[in-house]
This record gives sequence, structure tokens and C-alpha cells, in this order.
Amino acid sequence: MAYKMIQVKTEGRVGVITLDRAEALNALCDTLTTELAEALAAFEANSDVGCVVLTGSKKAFAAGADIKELQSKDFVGLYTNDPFEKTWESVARFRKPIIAAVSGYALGGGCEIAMMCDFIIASETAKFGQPEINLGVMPGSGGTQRLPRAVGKAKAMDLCLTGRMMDAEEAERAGLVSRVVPVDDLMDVAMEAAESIAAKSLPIAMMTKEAINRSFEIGLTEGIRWERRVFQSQFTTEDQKEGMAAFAEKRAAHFKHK
Ligand code: CO8
Repeated sequence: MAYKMIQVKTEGRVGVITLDRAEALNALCDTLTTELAEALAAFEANSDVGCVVLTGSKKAFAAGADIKELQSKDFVGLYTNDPFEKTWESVARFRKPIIAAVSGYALGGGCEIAMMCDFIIASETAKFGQPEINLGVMPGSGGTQRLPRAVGKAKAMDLCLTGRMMDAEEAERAGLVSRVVPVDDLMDVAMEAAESIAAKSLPIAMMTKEAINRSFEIGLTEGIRWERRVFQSQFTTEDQKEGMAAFAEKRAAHFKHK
């Protein structure tokens, strides 16, 4: 499919989506967000894709929702026809593993989309922030909920109330990003991680992701009980037999249910 504001490709079993609206630092306008949702739906349905990398340009992952589009919205319009809901849901509910590879600005909705991904690999130039307060609003797509879960209350309050940006080093220290790498290595590192994930058993990777995400929704005792049942159920899969046989036979595992 031809897209106007994103680029989409597959490399092996990895799907790559590149936000590509350079003139507006990948601001998340209606067209871009609709295309992003469509591309994710296609990757979800494509059994040859085992992991997705979502990235932007060197200068910007995404500088937030398109302020020029948002400016004229009113409450009833947003409430009755929220233009972002479909996109956010498509990222947050994406069932296969998805990595955000972030260089440059990840602000507002850009930071929120990165946080919806399973983990963030950042380049040394990445800058994260929730500057909505400078526009007279607060984060509206998970920033007040996912950011404190990722970095704790103090830093989330600091970022959301001052609107300041945090650099990659601070983001890694705070636990928002899993790794920081030189800008020119960002895609190589993200692709290597994605290829490694895509080579595993897809259903097991999906269950692992689901279990970790569930830890944010339910209490510890219930979470551990649920984890145990899912773990036990995995012994019905051919991939468990293959993975453990391969270890015992000192060879690489070849997972069938990719
Ligand atoms: N929206 C629209 N256009 C943008 C945006 C944006 N978020 N960010 C940058 N642009 C445009 C600029 O207007 C400019 O366009 P033009 O050349 O036509 O004037 C172009 O991109 C380049 O930007 P700058 O000249 O400003 O570039 P700088 O390098 O000087 O500055 C910054 C880069 C610091 C990133 C600056 O552009 C900036 O502050 N951008 C806005 C960041 C921001 O406030 N983001 C939060 C937006 S609100 C949001 O995300 C809410 C999400 C939840 C929505 C839920 C709705 C229900």
C-alpha cells in the first residue's frame, strides 16, 4: 500500500515503520496517525512478521500531536469523534512485540506513542518530554499514566508540570529507555534486537508481552497466579518441546510457531 507520511518495509521477519513527515518533525496529524494504524493492522495480520520497529528521523521521532490541527478542536468534537483513539489503541493494543527506536524529539503524543511500545531504544540525541502544559492542556494519550509507571512520580510530575525535556542519558537513568546508543547505530541496534525477538516462538513472545503488560493492571498475587497458569499452558506447545530439546542436544532451536 502507498502511504504519504510513513514508510513501511519488512526485513526478514521484522516490520519497520518510519514516520516520515519531516517538514513538521513528524507531528501526528490525522493522515499520519491513520496510516500508522493501517500499517500496524497489516503487520498484525501478516504471519511472516514476528516483531515491529517503529522509528522516525534523526531529528524527530515525533514532536507530538499536530498542534495546528488540534488548535481548532472543541470538547464535543474531541469527545464524540476522538481522532487519536484509533491510533493509540492500534499501538497500545498491538499484540506482537514492538520496539520504539527514538532519535531526536519524542514530545507529547510522540513520547506517549514511544511509551506504548514494548521498549524504547534511544539514540544519544533523543529528547523526551510532555510539554502539553505549555499549550494550556495536559497529556491526553497516556502521559500522566504511563510516564509515572516508567519513571516514578517525582520525575513524571517534574516533566509534566514544567514541560521540560529530558535527554537520553536522564531517560535511561530514569528507566524510560532500555538502551542508549550512538545515533548512527540506532537502527542497527534496534533491528538486531527485533531480529532476535522475531526468531523466537511468536506465541510465546506474545504471551510474555501480555504477561508483563498485565503486571501493570492487576495485583501481585493474582498476577503471579495468572503467570503460572500461562507458563503451564506453554507446555502444550511444540515450541516448548523444541526449545528444551535443542538445549539438551546442544543445538540452536528452530521454533515452528514463528
Ligand atoms: N505540531 C505541528 N507542527 C509542529 C509540531 C507540532 N507538534 N512540532 C513542530 N512542528 C512544525 C513547526 O511548526 C515548524 O513548521 P514551519 O516550518 O511550517 O513553521 C516545523 O515543524 C519545524 O519546527 P520548529 O521550527 O519549531 O523546529 P525547532 O527545531 O526550532 O524546534 C521543537 C523543535 C522544540 C520540537 C518545536 O518544534 C516544538 O516545541 N514543537 C512542539 C512540541 C509540543 O508541544 N508537542 C506537544 C504537542 S500536544 C500533544 O502531543 C498532545 C497529544 C495528546 C492528544 C490527545 C488528543 C485527544
